[in-house]
Amino acid sequence: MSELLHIAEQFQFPGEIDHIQPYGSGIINDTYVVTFSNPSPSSHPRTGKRAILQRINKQVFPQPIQVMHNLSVILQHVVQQTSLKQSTDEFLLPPLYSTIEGKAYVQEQNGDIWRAMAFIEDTDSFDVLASPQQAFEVGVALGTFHQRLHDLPVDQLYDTLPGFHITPGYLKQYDVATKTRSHQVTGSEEQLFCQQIIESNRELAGALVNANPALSMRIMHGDPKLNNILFDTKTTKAVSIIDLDTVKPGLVHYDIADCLRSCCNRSGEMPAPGTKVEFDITVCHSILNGYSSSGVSYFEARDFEFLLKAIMLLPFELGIRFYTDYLQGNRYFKIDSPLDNLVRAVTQFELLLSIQNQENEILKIIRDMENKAGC
Ligand code: ADP
Ligand code: GN1
Ligand code: MG
Repeated sequence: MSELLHIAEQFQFPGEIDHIQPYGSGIINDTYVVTFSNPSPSSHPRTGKRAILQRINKQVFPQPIQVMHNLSVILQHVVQQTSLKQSTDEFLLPPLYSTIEGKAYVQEQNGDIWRAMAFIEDTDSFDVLASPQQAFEVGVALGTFHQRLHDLPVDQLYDTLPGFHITPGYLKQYDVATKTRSHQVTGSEEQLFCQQIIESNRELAGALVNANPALSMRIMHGDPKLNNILFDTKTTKAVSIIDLDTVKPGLVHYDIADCLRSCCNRSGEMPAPGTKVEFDITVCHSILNGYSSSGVSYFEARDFEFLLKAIMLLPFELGIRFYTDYLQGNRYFKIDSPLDNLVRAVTQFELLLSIQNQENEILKIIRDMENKAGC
């Protein structure tokens, strides 16, 4: 703890540090909450009482300083956009606290990068959707995020995670892992299930990579899963999207589909044994309605064309990533027990099957969205 305190003391906080505790259920960075005693009054009612202190996972993000560059550019742009448009919504991204030396991060001798940002108060985050009503709010939040960033030139951001969401690349890594694996291919029913799903859906891997010339590169969040969206505790409105490390040039399709794979799976990423994993079509409808209602202005007919495949692709991709990590000895995603990544992979593949079973219903929702957009 004294090491943590030493890091935290290097930031300019609006109060004395009272205590520091581990926080949240993210599976990439190390996250702590710093509580202040007697904080000075803040310019925003949601900030200034506590801070989130995070060590960026440098195994995942090889260039953490580029992550911090992107973060500063995005935050500045969104603040400008919000004030220029005199937006009346509550949407905000967590501002960074700078260090006493005026830098955006603290770098340790071993290269670890730490950052501190405002804790967004009076909000909750959820691993599983609490109610179908929340789904509309999720869509509004993602649409607002895209709309606020759509006019930021994509060349202003680094690609902080090369290969991220390039599904054929994950498939290649899986193929390498199965050649060099330490686990038996025929090891368990779950393993066989994963292998069978991967083999029978190989073609799906190219769905968005091959679509690239037809679709415009925009700024994507990269990781808009449910627990990266914060909801007001009282009004239940979505007020913020966090975890901005993966924001980079890409296709918004990845975001929409990733958000759907996370929220429409009402049993969560690690359901209890025996739980039936399903893609909740009502939730899907509400999220897409919320997204459309947020004022997103750039969706064109060809964007809609790729949406169904994207919705299938994201659980497939994440399933491959979890399964490969399991085969490689759990080096990427944090785990509590050795089978966690296998359970997570099975869950994503079951979700994919449920999506494929409801293909026509999902297509109807997309057509409906397209008609409303007047494409
Ligand atoms: P990871 O990349 O490991 O998922 P996140 O940046 O998503 O890390 O943070 C982990 C968790 O910490 C989030 O799911 C959320 O519950 C909480 N959290 C992160 N940033 C904030 C913030 N600014 N305000 C409130 N809670 C936050
Ligand atoms: C990771 O950082 P976190 O926990 O929000 C991962 C996402 C996965 C998600 C699955 C940088 O997200 O791609 O979809 O786990 N983030 C990174 O839970 O790999
Ligand atoms: Mg997160």
